[in-house]
Amino acid sequence: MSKGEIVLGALAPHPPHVVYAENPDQNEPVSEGGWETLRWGYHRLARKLETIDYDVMVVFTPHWQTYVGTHFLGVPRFSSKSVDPVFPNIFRYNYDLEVDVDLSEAMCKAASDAGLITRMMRNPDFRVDYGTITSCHMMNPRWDKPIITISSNRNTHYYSPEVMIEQALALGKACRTAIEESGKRVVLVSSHSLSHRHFVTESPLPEDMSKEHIYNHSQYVWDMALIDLFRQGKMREAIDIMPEFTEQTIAETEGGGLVWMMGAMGMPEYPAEIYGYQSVIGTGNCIAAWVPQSDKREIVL
Ligand code: 2X7
Ligand code: FE2
Repeated sequence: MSKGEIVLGALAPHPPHVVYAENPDQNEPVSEGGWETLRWGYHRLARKLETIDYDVMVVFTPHWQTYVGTHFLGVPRFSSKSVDPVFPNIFRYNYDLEVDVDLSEAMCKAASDAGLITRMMRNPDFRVDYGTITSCHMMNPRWDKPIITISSNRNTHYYSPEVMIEQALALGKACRTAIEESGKRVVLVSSHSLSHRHFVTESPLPEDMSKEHIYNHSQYVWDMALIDLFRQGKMREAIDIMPEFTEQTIAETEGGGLVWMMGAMGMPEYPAEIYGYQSVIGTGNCIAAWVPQSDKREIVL
């Protein structure tokens, strides 16, 4: 069996608004569009993924929060309706997805062997979080590959951002070991926004783009500083400023997704592909991808 590998890692924000704006059959509410900058970026990334041979998408999400250790999806199939708790008016999505339980178990064991507290999630009635569903839908609307979701342990809040970083890096390394031993080709997905200051009043028509804009200049400047490091391939520096970035922008990086992915990918020193940046209800959303194989890497934006 040949050695497994990570073929791409994506920062894939999950505002349910982008799914709403796409009007897929699975989502009940109907929209007139909106957030095209992000959606078109996702379309471009989805087209690239169609040219890449991979077996499974592994997603780390801040919207499955666990307080004792890290949990991994451990049931072969989930079929239900996901309703966004804050925006039920725009996201009521009927999903039917497959899980690669073998790789999920292998990652869970590798993380446990590395000293982390882990658990397989075996409840067949578990509701898969909308973050996972949004990122996966936008990256692979055909849903023709299995996925694995990894929960985000609340280290940042229980301990500190520094402890979170240490544990997320260890989790990433353990996942990489399991992936290499599995012989599989894997796409990693760090599902989250960057700055996360929400607006407080929703416009009567959520997709009214005349109301959507950056609400806070400092949050925007922080996002741009981080994205600049992505572009320059300075991921060690990006992780170093993560505690400050997270505190100043109350960012979804607090869950550990990006740090986990960088730990798994060995802290890339090459430029990320940037697919777009846009505000959604005031939050900063960047789609970016890290591609280890240099001949597959592009300058997108
Ligand atoms: O979970 C989210 C998010 N991260 C960003 C924007 C809007 C809603 O939900
Ligand atoms: Fe979120």
